[in-house]
Amino acid sequence: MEYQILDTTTVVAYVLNNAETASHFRDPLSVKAREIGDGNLNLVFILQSETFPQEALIVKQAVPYLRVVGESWPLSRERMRFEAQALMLYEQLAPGLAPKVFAYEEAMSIVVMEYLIEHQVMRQPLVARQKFPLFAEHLSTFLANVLFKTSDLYLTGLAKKDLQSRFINPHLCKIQEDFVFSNPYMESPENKHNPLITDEVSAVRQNVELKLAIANLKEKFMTQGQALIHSDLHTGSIMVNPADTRIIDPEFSFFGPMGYDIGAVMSNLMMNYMSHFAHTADAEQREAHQGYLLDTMRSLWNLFAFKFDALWVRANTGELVPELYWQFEGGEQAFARYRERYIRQILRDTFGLGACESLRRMMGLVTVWDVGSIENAEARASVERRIIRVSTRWILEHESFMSVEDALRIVTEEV
Ligand code: SR1
Ligand code: MG
Repeated sequence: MEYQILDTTTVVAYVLNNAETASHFRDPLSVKAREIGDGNLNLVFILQSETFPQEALIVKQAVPYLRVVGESWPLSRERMRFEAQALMLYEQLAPGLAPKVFAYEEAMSIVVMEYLIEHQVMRQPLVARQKFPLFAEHLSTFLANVLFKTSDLYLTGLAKKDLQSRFINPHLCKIQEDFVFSNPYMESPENKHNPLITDEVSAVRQNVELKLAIANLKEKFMTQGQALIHSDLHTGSIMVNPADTRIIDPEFSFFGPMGYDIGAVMSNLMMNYMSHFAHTADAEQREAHQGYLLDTMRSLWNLFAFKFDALWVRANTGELVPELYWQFEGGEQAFARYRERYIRQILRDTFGLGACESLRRMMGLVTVWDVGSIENAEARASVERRIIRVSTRWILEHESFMSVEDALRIVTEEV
């Protein structure tokens, strides 16, 4: 089918004309569509049967421009291929932790997938102080499996490079290179910030040590093809309920540094933590929620590190350090030391790279709803200043971190 941008009428016809997707609906005439895409890039439709409301699908379509800016900013539609490929791979490597893909059509830049009717995008309920007790368990399983099993620790060099060649995603990488690692820290027309924090923003843009460190982190992001990363794993890319967790929107995925994904989650939880100084006036309620967030960050890291290490011990089948390499007296201990060192570097990357995600949200093109929804500009500024301080310290200090506690302590020191 030749590419055309769908609307709420044509998307229904599209789905019902495809036998694979039409079979989801017992009463095709009752299917109605609504557009719910509030993201920065794509059209997202929910198609739902009015007769049997449990029967529903998501249709996601890439438009040939950056939606948040408009048609003046062209953008390759190839991103939907990366999204479809990544979602299908997730299902193999970490089953049940992403929506199922029912159809993908390259020419139309469309993915049809499972509608998670019982889930919410994580960002909003976190602002409402909801808790998700299984989130760290689920997400650590997802991250450990996807990152380990797409790396040189598990795959042969040939298999890894073959997979990597299917995820050369230059246009969406360029968005992150620009909007996470460069433009927010210099004069750029799309940058926005609260006028009440202009002094802080100027200080960031002139902080030599910070800019040197961000340049190093950008280089890591651009050159370290360590594993298949989601590359936009903020709390708007995670759907949750108390029993289940799903990772959505992997259109930015490519082979990059593992810490970028874990770091995006950590920094978004940190921004949520700080946002409650404005959202939650009652100190007891606020401290309880902030305590929950710190526990979640701690568990996420510790569970990830434990599961990643266990996977590695169980299946050291990759190109990097094969079993035979450790076949000498003391080799077992040397392998343990190597794993410890490798995982510690992921920890450091997590907070260094993650901090660029939170810092850019304070002074770049896009904010996060946790902070942007604080109506009072003074209260918002006070939250933003805290986020800038934590992010700055994570960036300047991450190479000395020995455990997750070093990162969490900075959060509690900068309140
Ligand atoms: C220009 S698009 C802005 C941001 O939206 C996406 O979610 C990515 O985070 C990107 O940086
Ligand atoms: Mg997205």
